[in-house]
Amino acid sequence: MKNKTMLIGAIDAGKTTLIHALLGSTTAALKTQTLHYHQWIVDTPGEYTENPLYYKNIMATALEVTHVIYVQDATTGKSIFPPGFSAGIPKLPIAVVTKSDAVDSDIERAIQVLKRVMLKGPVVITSAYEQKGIKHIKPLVACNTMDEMKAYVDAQGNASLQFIGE
Ligand SMILES: Nc1nc2c(ncn2[C@@H]2O[C@H](COP(=O)(O)OP(=O)(O)OP(=O)(O)O)[C@@H](O)[C@H]2O)c(=O)[nH]1
Ligand SMILES: [Mg+2]
Repeated sequence: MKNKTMLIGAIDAGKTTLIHALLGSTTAALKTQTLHYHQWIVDTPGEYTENPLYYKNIMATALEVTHVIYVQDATTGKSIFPPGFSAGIPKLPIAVVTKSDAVDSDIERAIQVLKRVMLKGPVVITSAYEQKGIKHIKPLVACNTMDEMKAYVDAQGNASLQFIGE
């Protein structure tokens, strides 16, 4: 696949665990300290999103990818993204909710948080532990336009996949 994505989101949001699930790896996620380049995914440390001093690293890495995945943990209502963050990054956005399996998860709350970050685009509700929603991420990254991503979401008719901002 020529398209590539980077994942950004808070410390402990579940980015690395999600990437392991996407790549079929069973190793437990260690704290991410620096950028990690996988086949078609770049993993970032949560600090890059939490600390504005690192935004320049996010912007520089975004130049190398076609898509940016905004990750929100379903177990917290805390948003660490500045409002409208995706509008400042000229790459196709995908929003992902993680940890939907957790007893204290609130998926609606996570989607509301993501709507303030990404004004338009697909939202995938996932659980790396239960392999839920994971299979939709690669096809979305394979899309080359917002319209293609919307067509993919519409064709799935799946509860773990939504399109916001139409
Ligand atoms: N319940 C549940 N917990 C998860 C899931 N995915 C990750 N976690 C837990 O969330 C914690 C953080 O996971 P990581 O994947 O390391 O998070 P990260 O976003 O890569 O964190 P940084 O590397 O610090 O930015 C770990 O304790 C995981 O076990 C999931 O699908 N369900
Ligand atoms: Mg990590």
